[in-house]
Amino acid sequence: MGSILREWVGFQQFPAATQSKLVELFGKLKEKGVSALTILVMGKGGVGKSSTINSLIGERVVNVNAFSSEVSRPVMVSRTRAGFTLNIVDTPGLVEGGYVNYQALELIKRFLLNKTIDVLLYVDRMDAYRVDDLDKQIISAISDSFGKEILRKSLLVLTHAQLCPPDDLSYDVFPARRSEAVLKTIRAGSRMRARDFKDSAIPVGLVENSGRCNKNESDEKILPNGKAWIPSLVKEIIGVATNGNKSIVVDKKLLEGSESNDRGKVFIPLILGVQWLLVKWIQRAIRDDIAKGGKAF
Ligand SMILES: Nc1nc2c(ncn2[C@@H]2O[C@H](COP(=O)(O)OP(=O)(O)OP(=O)(O)O)[C@@H](O)[C@H]2O)c(=O)[nH]1
Ligand SMILES: *[C@@H]1O[C@H](CO)[C@@H](O)[C@H](O)[C@H]1NC(C)=O
Ligand SMILES: *[C@@H]1O[C@H](CO)[C@@H](O)[C@H](O)[C@H]1NC(C)=O
Ligand SMILES: *[C@@H]1O[C@H](CO)[C@@H](O)[C@H](O)[C@H]1NC(C)=O
Ligand SMILES: [Mg+2]
Repeated sequence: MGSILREWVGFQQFPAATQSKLVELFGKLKEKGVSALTILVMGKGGVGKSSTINSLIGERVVNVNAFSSEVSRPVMVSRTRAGFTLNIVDTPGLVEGGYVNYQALELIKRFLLNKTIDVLLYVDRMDAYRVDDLDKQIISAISDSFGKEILRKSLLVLTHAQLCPPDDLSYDVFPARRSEAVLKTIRAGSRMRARDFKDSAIPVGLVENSGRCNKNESDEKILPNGKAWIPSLVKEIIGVATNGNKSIVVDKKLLEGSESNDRGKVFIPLILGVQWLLVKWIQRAIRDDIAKGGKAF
């Protein structure tokens, strides 16, 4: 279903230094008996989800568009190299006309039926200076849809990381401040209790997808702090995949009983009951009215 299993050709496009780091990282995973990873990529529209996937695979596997949304349904891209398989699921943006697109979330969940999510990449832009209630609502929706445990399998990815920070902040502190703000929103939006959250730090990966990303002498794409971001991101992804928390299995049960639905269902008899009482009350009022009216005339 929308999945194409192929030899990972793009791997050879990476500079030698990146390749050797990735070989080492995947080698360690295989030693742990992990021969496949499934990564789900979600976030608002236009934040760079598809671009990040293309950067990670080293091929143009999904469409990217600057001015309109390209992906209207989830797509899974699979690449195999030396017995290791990487599955990445690209998804449409989770915000539509200023609201959380719950329908898109349902579509994503249905697409993932019988699959296991090892890592969620929650993508946002680094070069945005504000977070708002909508960001919080997106996290709540994800949390309700896949279960709050998905936050223990999440990595926050900030794109456009090769930015010029505002005048009063240096590059050393800007990413930290921006991450802190987004993480705070994630914490607020998650259905986790504060205590649960304390011992679960969501790691952050910085990304620069632009073709104009700076490179060092080894030809590796680097951020303004001199770090090669592709191997760093893969390392973070593997860290989350092997952090000891369970991967998210999308089975029929998860599909049918999202937490929000269950919570809603509890109130249905109550709402029906209140409606019934209201109708009775109005009927009685009308009867009384007619009776009184009759007397008046
Ligand atoms: N400079 C810069 N541009 C980026 C980066 N990531 C993405 N872009 C640009 O931002 C635009 C949107 O990127 P996409 O990858 O299509 O974003 P998306 O999240 O997949 O968008 P939807 O699929 O519509 O939700 C494109 O013009 C990309 O080239 C980045 O890290 N740096
Ligand atoms: C998912 O798995 C269940 C149980 O193993 C099976 O009955 C069902 O057909 C599967 N659905 C899809 C879409 O693969
Ligand atoms: C579960 O994941 C969190 C990150 O959200 C991590 O801090 C924690 O150590 C993990 N738990 C276990 C038991 O490894
Ligand atoms: C390029 O950057 C990476 C990551 O920081 C580093 O490991 C590598 O040695 C650098 N290469 C050169 C030639 O500076
Ligand atoms: Mg996209």
